[in-house]
Amino acid sequence: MTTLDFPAWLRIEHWLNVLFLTLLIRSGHEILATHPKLYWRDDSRPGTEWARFTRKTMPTDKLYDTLDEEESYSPVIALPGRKMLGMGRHWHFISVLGWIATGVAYIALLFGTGQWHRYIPYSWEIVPTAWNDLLTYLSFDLPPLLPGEPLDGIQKLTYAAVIFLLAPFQILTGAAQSPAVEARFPWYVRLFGGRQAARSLHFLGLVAFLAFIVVHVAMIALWGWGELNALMIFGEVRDTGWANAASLGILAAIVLVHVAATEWSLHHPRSVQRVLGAVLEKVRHVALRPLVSRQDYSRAALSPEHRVNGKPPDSDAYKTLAVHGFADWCLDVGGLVERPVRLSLDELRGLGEAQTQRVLHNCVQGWSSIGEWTGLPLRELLDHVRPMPEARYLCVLSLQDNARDEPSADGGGRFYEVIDLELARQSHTLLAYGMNGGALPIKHGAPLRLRIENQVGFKMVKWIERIELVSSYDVIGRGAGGWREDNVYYDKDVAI
Ligand SMILES: Nc1nc2c(c(=O)[nH]1)N[C@H]1C(S)=C(S)[C@@H](COP(=O)(O)O)O[C@H]1N2
Ligand SMILES: [Mo]
Repeated sequence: MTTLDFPAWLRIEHWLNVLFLTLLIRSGHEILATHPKLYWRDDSRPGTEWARFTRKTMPTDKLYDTLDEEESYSPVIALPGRKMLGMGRHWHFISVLGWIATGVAYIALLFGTGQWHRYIPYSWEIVPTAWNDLLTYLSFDLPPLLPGEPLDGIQKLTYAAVIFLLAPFQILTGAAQSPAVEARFPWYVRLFGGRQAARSLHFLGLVAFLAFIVVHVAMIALWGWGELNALMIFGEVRDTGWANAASLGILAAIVLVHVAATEWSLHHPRSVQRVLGAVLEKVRHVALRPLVSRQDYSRAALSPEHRVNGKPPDSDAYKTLAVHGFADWCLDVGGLVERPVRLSLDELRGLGEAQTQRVLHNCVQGWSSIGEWTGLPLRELLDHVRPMPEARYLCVLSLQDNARDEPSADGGGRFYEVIDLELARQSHTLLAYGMNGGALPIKHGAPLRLRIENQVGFKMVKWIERIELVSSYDVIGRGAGGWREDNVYYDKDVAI
């Protein structure tokens, strides 16, 4: 029988886990701050949240959008804090990679070395033992350890639950929030009761982790800090003074990583976006790009009120277009195409048969709604204008000037987003002119907006004016691939 001791790999894994879990918790708070409300139902209807972490109230007499609901959390609890969702997402996803790698190595080593018995019971006897242990704790006493093992019964079961249930649960509920996963496997999201239920459960998983951490630290204090800490440093009970110094040193290093990540993000977000983004982009491309939307929600599932992000253009030019029912609006398609065109709304409609899709919309902020969109598949427009061989991306430009709408961001200018041709040609990539059976409402992007059903919402430009085919996007805006990428440092190619 393997002795259940504290081999070096187990000790290293333990401290790596502390690093990644704390990074996940802080960056998770940043993501929560951007829409600090939790729902069970996928329409995220205002007022139906079961929990809220904001005191803000929204106006009832004028249009507000979900950007108005965003909170600014302190860097003490959020990474990096101060309304930097783009940075929070980068840190969350990079920590996910680190944490999963740590977890996979841990489980492989547990089973490879026979150490798995520290968590997997030898017999059902563990159940009454754990129950007795619990009663012992409740009477303010310490239960006996299992013979020859480092844990008592209830501890053994708790660790097993955290490692084999809670950790995978967080990974699975996290994946259920990826628009690409939801678009390709709608049944998977239903397993959790929907997109918002998955988000709420992911949050409850966080609460469970926090409770575990508090009890874990309390238990160490109760059972004898010095000895247990020495086991986690040297693998045996010796030099408790040195062990304490070493664990303090490790904790200080972890705090330093947090401080450095926070400072780097708050002061050099472009560099964080580039460095972490380079890694994340590759992983996303391999893991999520193949997931093409196959959604087909029922009419009954449509949200009574689809939420809104972004405020309609307030220029006189736009208002004049709107007053005349967009009769004078036209779409310019140019750049690297063999046949540049200028199309009225009617001409655009005439290019191909209307396609209708009922789909789940995922905002990067975390809310969702289900809508029905009608329009022209973008690939039909592409077939019409015939991209030149050197064309690789589409730049979709909006009529909206964001200097007014997102003054907290670094720059103004027109809203635009860049997508690549592969995404543009997918079956659910649509230039929508209709919604829920009627004309596209102004707040949702009239007269024309983009729908890309396996990406996060900010890619879906509303109030479109122009589409340009380009070979690269470095010279557009600040070169990051879109207005949000340029100005609030979001990741591009947002399949999660
Ligand atoms: N022009 C423009 N398009 C935009 C936005 C914006 O602010 N301006 N917001 C984006 C974001 S973040 C989301 S979630 C969706 C929201 O679409 P909806 O308002 O129709 O729900 O629009 C996207 N398109
Ligand atoms: Mo969004």
